Formats: sequence, structure tokens, C-alpha cells
Amino acid sequence: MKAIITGVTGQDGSHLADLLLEKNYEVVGVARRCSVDTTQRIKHLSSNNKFKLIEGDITDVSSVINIFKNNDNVDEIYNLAAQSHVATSFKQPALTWDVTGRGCMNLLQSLLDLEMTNVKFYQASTSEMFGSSYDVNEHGEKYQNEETKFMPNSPYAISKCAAHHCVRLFRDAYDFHASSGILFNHEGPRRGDLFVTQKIVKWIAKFKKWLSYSSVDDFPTDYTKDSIIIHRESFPKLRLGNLEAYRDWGYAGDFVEAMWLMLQQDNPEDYVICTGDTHTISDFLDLAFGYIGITDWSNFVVIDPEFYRPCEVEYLRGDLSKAKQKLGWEPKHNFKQLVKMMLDAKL
Ligand code: NAP
Ligand code: F7E
Repeated sequence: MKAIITGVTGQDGSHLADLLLEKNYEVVGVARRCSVDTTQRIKHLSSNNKFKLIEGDITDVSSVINIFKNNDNVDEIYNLAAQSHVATSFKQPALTWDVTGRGCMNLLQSLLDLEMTNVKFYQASTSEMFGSSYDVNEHGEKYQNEETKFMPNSPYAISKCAAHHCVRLFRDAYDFHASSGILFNHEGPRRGDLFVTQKIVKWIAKFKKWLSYSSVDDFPTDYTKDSIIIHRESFPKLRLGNLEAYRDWGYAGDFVEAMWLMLQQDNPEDYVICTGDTHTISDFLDLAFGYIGITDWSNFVVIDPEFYRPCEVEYLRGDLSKAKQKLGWEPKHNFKQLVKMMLDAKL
């Protein structure tokens, strides 16, 4: 089997490449050209002769066509490429649209034009598409599943909705085996630094290190790595936005298996992938700070309006029933294990 992964340098792309290589696939990863090295998450694959990294950008149709022409024996395509940061999408809406929305259409239309309609296609859809929408079950609990209507609350979510509908259209109009995974938040040690979970654990790990210096004289003045400049006398506080939003957080390593399972089904369909559990950012802080022995973190965290969004997604909790029943998929890690795994990796 041969697969193409767009967004292979990202969190999910790297986990999916690992999974497919374990399954003995030949994997072609697409990475865009950048002035710095972006292959940190896939460094361990550089000597694997079943893995090939090629240059490409999904906003450029000729680039996409060349990728497909050079790999016309491919069995599966996983489109994970996106401008995936919601807050950034408010600041760069057109770029987000080009990559996250139009990029998906470029891939599908190129497959059609090249008559590669037998290739199975996976699209990385998202719980952000639900935005402020939810349903309520018989116990009065809010949830989202495949039937919940979309009410997107950001340029990112709107772009993902467009891509999601493109996938449905190509499935209905041209008989593509194309499926969208509506994935709820998933994290892990490979998560990008700007997402709230990684931002929190990264800060805590640095803080723990700072605490470990026995006197200020032991403290290295040149410890200015990454974005945080550490002063001898004090440690800069953790600056966050809205702590009351609810997220259904799972582990990325578990979720990529669901992507693969969707393409192994006889019929293409869309699936919600989640844990079914939900927590606030405050809950995450409780667990993460608790892990280094701090029960009251209020003195260490500053609420900064800079990290509030023009429009928030307040409540996400997925209903896993369809994936469980049809794919036989369930997450292997819970919230507590996820927080511990991320902290252990940083510490
Ligand atoms: P990520 O870490 O931000 O990775 C995004 C990938 O897309 C990176 O490899 C990035 O390359 C690549 N990319 C960006 N613009 C591109 C372009 N024009 N052409 C080609 N590649 C481009 O995101 P992730 O967390 O792994 O998520 C994977 C996918 O799932 C994304 O589509 C995301 O929107 C979606 N999703 C994520 C979650 C989640 O909780 N993680 C939930 C639902 C859906 P660089 O390395 O060069 O930046
Ligand atoms: O924010 C709040 C923020 O940026 C989570 C992407 O993978 O999952 C991700 O999108 C929550 C939001 O993820 C900060 O307001 C508070 O309520 O970690 P996040 P996200 O926006 O949920 C979905 C499913 C995707 O598809 C996306 O691609 O945390 N929050 N303070 C903060 N968020 C950030 N980033 N930084 C803060 O300082």
C-alpha cells in the first residue's frame, strides 16, 4: 500500500506516518518549502527507506498536480495540511481560507482531472465546525455528533466547513471514496507550542527548572531559550485567555488510527472522533500544576486579553457512538493520562 500525507511535518502527520510505516505502507510526505527546518517531528524517519519527503504546497494547483502525476500508483491520500491555529485565522483569514479551504478543493479537483478517482481520500475536518452548536441528550447533557448542525465561529472553522462539503460533494457527484474525520481536540508531546495545552506544560516545565536552582547566583543568565526570557529575580507569569471554555481533549497517537480505519471501510462516510469527556482549561491547569505539587495556581497565571478571541467556541463534547460501532475505534488514553504524558515529555 502507498499513501500520501499532506501536513506530514505537523503533529498528526508525524503520528500518521509512524502508524502507516508500522503497517508496512510506502509513505510519501508532502512538506512546503520553508526558510528553516520544519522536519523536527519526522526526523526519526529520515533513514526509513519506505518514507519519502517531497516538496509541495496545497495552495498551488500545479504543485498538487505534479505530486499526483509522480505518484499515480497511490492508494490513499490523507489531507492533514492546514493553517490550523484558530486565533491566527482571525488575523490571517485569507491565508487560512487558501490553505484550509481551497487547498482541499485543489486536491480533489486535481484527482478528478487526472482521472485518479479510485484513490481513497481522507479529510481532516474538525469539531470547530460545530462552533456554538450542540444537541442535548435525555440526561440534559450537551454533545455534538455527525447530525449536529455546523455553526462555525472562526475563519478557520468556516474554511474547514467548505472543505468538508467539498468532500461530500465529490463523494456524491463523482463517487469518490472520500471521508471526513470530524476530530475533536487531540494533543500530545508533539503538539505545536501555541496551542493551550502545550503552552501550559511548557511553562510549567520551565518553571520547575527555575525552582530547582538553589540560589539566584546559580541561575544561568543566558537561559533565554524559546520565547520566554527568564530573569534571575522573578519568573514571568503564564499569560492565558479564556479559561472557561470546554474541550474534549484526546491523544493524537490514538486519533490517527481512526483516520486509517475510515479508509479501510467499504463505504466512505464521515465520523466524529473524540473521547466523549469534556474539561475546561482551568481543569487542565488544576491537573498540570497539581503534578508539580501546586494546588493553587492563581498566583502564577495572568489573564491577558491578548489571548481572547473575537468569537469563542464555548462547549465541545463529542458523541463517539458511530465510530465505536462502525469502526470499532475507542481512545486508549484519558484526560489525566494525556496531561501526565505531555508534562513528562516536557519535564
Ligand atoms: P499542525 O501541527 O498545525 O500541522 C499542520 C500541517 O500543515 C503542517 O505540517 C504544516 O506545515 C502544513 N501546512 C500548512 N500550510 C500548508 C500548505 N500551504 N501546503 C502544505 N502543507 C501546509 O496541525 P495538526 O494538529 O497536526 O492537525 C492536522 C490536521 O487536522 C489539520 O488540518 C488540522 O486543522 C486538523 N485538526 C486538528 C485537530 C487537533 O486538535 N490537532 C483537531 C481537528 C482537526 P509546516 O510544518 O510547514 O507549518
Ligand atoms: O485553544 C483557550 C482558547 O488553541 C483551546 C486546533 O487544533 O482544536 C484546536 O483548536 C481553548 C480555546 O485549540 C489560551 O480560547 C485560553 O477556548 O489550544 P487551542 P482550539 O482553538 O480548540 C481544534 C479541534 C482544531 O481543529 C484546531 O486546529 O483554549 N485559550 N488561553 C487559549 N488558547 C491558546 N491557543 N492560547 C492561550 O493562551
